[in-house]
Amino acid sequence: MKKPHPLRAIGLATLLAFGAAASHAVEFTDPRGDDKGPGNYTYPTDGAYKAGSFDLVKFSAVKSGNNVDFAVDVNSTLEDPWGMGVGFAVQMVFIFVKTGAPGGYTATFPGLNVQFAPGHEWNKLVVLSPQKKARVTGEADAKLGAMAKDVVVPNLTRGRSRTISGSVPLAELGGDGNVDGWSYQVVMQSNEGFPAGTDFLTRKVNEYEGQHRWGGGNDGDCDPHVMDVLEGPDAKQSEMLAYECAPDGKAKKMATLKMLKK
Ligand SMILES: [Ca+2]
Ligand SMILES: [Ca+2]
Repeated sequence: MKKPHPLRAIGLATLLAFGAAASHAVEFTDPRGDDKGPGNYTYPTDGAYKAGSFDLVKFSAVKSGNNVDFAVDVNSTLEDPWGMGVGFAVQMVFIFVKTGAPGGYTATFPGLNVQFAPGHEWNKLVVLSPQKKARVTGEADAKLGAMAKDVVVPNLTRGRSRTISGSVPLAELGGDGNVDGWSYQVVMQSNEGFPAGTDFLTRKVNEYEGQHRWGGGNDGDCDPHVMDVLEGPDAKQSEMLAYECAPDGKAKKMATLKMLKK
């Protein structure tokens, strides 16, 4: 076997040292046991929705070369009861990102029933779904209007152990790549293969839970269809997800999220 060329070995060491010095990464943790939306939501009754499997406990974004690797941990081992073929099936994670670029949205889209507070705009949405990328981008194009151009979907999203992860090109996120300087919010939803007409592959929350419906909310679309979000020092989940319904089932006060920054 040929010995490595000494210069090449030095080159690699230098590259590794440079890589470490230039690395950008950010990690957030979230409390366990708060996978109850505003506080009282209940899981669907079907056995596929295992206890803790929608409890967000950790989120990270790591710049890796020309990509950004996103990972979300839940409080239960992932399973694939619906044969999606990627190591998980029931979860769908929305990662709202504010890169260094100006502008953005406070609104979200049908099926979540949440908005963001003024000053907490997002400008990119990374979707981690067990559905094929073409299905997710097709649904976004059909249902999200102008926001669809800011939806970023990994070529492949995987579940392994307790971690759902996917990687996207930095160029699709834009911004400077300083992921540790960006703001984030993470919304835990459920992969609904047969969504309502306007909903973006999301599962509904009703007053009473059903085999494939969350309970503890409202049969209308005034309640946040959200199981867990990232909590921060100035961003309490129970306050962000507080909502009020009008008698006609429309939102009187819509749940209002904040972006978090390290
Ligand atoms: Ca949690
Ligand atoms: Ca509802």
